[in-house]
Amino acid sequence: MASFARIWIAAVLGLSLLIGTPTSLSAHGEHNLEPFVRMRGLAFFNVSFSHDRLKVNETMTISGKFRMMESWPRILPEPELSWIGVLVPGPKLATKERWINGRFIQNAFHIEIGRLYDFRLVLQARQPGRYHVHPMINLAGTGGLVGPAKWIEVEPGDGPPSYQVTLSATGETIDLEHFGFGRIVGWHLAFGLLGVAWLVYWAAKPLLVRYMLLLEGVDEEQFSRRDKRVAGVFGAVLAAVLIGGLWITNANMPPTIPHQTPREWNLPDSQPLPQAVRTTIMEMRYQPTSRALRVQVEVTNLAESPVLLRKFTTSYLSFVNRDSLGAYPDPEGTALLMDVQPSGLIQPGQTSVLTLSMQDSVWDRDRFIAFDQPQLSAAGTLVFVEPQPPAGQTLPLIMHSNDREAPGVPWELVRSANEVYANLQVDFTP
Ligand SMILES: [Cu+2]
Repeated sequence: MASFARIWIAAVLGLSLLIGTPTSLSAHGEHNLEPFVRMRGLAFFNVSFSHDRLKVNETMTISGKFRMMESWPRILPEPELSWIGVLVPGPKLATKERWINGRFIQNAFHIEIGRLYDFRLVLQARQPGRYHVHPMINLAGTGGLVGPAKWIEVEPGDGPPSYQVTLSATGETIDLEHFGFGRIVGWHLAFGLLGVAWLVYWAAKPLLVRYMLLLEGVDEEQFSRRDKRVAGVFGAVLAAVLIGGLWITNANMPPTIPHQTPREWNLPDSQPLPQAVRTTIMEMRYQPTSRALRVQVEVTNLAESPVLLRKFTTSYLSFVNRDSLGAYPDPEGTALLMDVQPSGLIQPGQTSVLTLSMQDSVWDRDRFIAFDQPQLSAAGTLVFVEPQPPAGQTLPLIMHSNDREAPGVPWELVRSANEVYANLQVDFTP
């Protein structure tokens, strides 16, 4: 027994030592889903942020597009319902509005493979701090898939956080930040006290003796008439509190309705995905030593004008074609870059085989390509754009882009978005 206790104490101490060595973590759940789900799930386009700095109680907007990819892994249930929100550590921002394809939504919406969705979120800052904010689509049965993020700095405002709404039934204005707070505390206290009193009443009796008696078969006889009376009183008090509470609340409140749970099944269509280019994937190859992903794809321009490959995008990640920086520059120099061979435009009617080279530790660091998986695959979307923005057109401001991308090419200038997906070839020897 003594040696067992020693082993137990050693194990607990060892565990607590392990837990007690903190390492700094910057991630906050972006890569908790399996790599193949993140790469083959949703493609995000033109995610932009209205602010990168705002005060408490000020609002900001995140907008963009996402598409449920055809390469969705069929071993997973096909998502039907989804919900849009933001990924941020804790309730630092309050979501005031959600829009999908131009419709204001409050609850879950129907999502279909292959469709493109426009989204817009209006958020109100609540707590000062610096947060990495991602749009996030939760797919029923799978989990949350996150889009590109931006660091947002929330500064103290002129007052405490406040979220005012007017009740249509009475015209009264309430503040959701602390509406009903006193009542919540009161109810917790009331039930907590009742619970503690019940525990104290029984714990005050010799528990061990009663347990031993129970083992000996002395069961019902252990309850005295007093015990039964006390239990009856507790039951009566509980019923009175519940029924009385309901009655008082109903009498003092304006007409109430239950929480509404309608789902959006018939969203209006957004514009279709532009498809001026036809692509056929030939090979995807990864080299773990150099952390380089090489994509070989046959590309045919079906349009009447030349197109330029702008980027390869997957999950919250984008690799921008180095050759496109002349037409669409990246003044902040934050974008991940890829080399494309042969370089240049793809002329109308032309078919060529492009080789995209994307070398960065992010593949490994953010678990996009992980070798503990039974299926090694990669997927993404190629975005082809107009070779030049129209003369005189100014590109969106830098602060409107996300952290992973140069200023997004405006959607009107996107000519084609093509999904590419393949099982991964791996070169373990350099
Ligand atoms: Cu993040």
